[in-house]
Amino acid sequence: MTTVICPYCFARGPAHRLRYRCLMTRSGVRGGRQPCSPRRDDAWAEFKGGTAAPQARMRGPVFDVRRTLGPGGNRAACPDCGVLTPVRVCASCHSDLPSDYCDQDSRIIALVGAKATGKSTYVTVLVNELRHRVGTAYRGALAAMGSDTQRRDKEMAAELYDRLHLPGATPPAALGFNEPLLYRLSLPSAGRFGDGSRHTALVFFDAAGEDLGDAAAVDRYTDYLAAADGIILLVDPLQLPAVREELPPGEGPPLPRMETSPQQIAADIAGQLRGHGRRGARGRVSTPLAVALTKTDMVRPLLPPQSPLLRNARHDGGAFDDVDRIAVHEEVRSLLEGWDGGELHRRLDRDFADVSFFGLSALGSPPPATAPADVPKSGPQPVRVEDPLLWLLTRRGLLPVRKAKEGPVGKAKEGLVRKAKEGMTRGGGT
Ligand SMILES: Nc1nc2c(ncn2[C@@H]2O[C@H](COP(=O)(O)OP(=O)(O)OP(=O)(O)O)[C@@H](O)[C@H]2O)c(=O)[nH]1
Ligand SMILES: [Mg+2]
Ligand SMILES: [Zn+2]
Ligand SMILES: [Zn+2]
Repeated sequence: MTTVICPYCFARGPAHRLRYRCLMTRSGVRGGRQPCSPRRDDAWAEFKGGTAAPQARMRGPVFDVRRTLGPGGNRAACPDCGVLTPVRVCASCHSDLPSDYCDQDSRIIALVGAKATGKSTYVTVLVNELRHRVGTAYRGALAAMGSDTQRRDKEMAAELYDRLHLPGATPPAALGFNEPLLYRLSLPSAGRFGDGSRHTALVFFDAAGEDLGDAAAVDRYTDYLAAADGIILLVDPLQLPAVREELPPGEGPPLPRMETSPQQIAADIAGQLRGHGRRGARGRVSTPLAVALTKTDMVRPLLPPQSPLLRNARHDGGAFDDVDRIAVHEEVRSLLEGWDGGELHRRLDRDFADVSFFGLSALGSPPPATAPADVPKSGPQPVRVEDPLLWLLTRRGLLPVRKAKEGPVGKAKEGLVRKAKEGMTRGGGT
């Protein structure tokens, strides 16, 4: 059974419970019947904010069906006019869903981080890497779903890769700009008899950093976090006081302002998720949390020459290398230890049952000091942007994982692996 999560209101349910919207076309109307005309759609208008004028509430009629017709079995005949429609809507908020969104399970990946940590840049570069380098390594494919995502996806890529402009600050959700980005990720199916593809709908939400402090936007944000299969928390090292002091002075673009601390954001997320029943053993939140340092290009002078943060993971044989992941985790943990005395790590350890640290650079080098709103001339040369997402996919069994070779560690569950590695010295991972 396919479970679909509405990317707008996050209601969850079986695909066959979705409803349909009549397109009100004249052609194809069954003999003797009239074409449909718009009707008040209060469920949709309320969800959109409830302030819509009466005419703006008028939309194609929504109906339920017992069985579907047409190629692929995903169209249904309107009970009034008889015309087939492919448009499915969420049973709860009546938002229209792209027709290909409903054919596979949805996975929601929440992307959070304080203002200017690099979320918008990251999502654009991540999508591009999944399409090309990483997609090739895993024999996978990524496709934007629905006209909204397709349009934004093109715009985002053109800005960053063709015009070499960095994204502007994302406006807060209250302005209604932050629609979800919907992608279909296709991977070779992992099953024993699998020679086909397994599809997953990935939902990214590029939130505005300032929404994390804004009580009015928090409600919608909470539903989003509660629905998430995994959370990526981006941490900007340039917003950590110790890093600002350690960096060689004078070079590079101006440092960003210091916004909400990652400890604060992590604590808030944990609080919200506990309230939504995502509480696991010892009161810790069960949703996997990938905590990623961004802009690692800027902290290169502070890294040892053999640091795993300086190069991409290899993805040999289309498997996620967990030994490499642990080496990165240890490296970042030890860096943070030096920067904040381990405060963030302790906070996360108290609040989350399943955490891993990552370090990435979307651009690969700092924006030019003379043009801080631009991508470096060479274009983005990302390092390790894919790791957090791939790890989260492995947590849902969507990617094969290569663990340490022999011994109890190789056979052990994740917790044991982590415990064993916590005793290891830094840099001993690979
Ligand atoms: N050095 C370096 N700087 C980066 C990188 N990615 C983003 N930045 C810088 O961080 C700034 C903010 O990036 P955004 O992607 O807009 O950050 P955001 O988290 O979406 O910000 P809000 O939408 O305001 O919350 C950019 O303008 C760049 O100056 C990176 O990989 N390396
Ligand atoms: Mg943004
Ligand atoms: Zn909905
Ligand atoms: Zn109709």
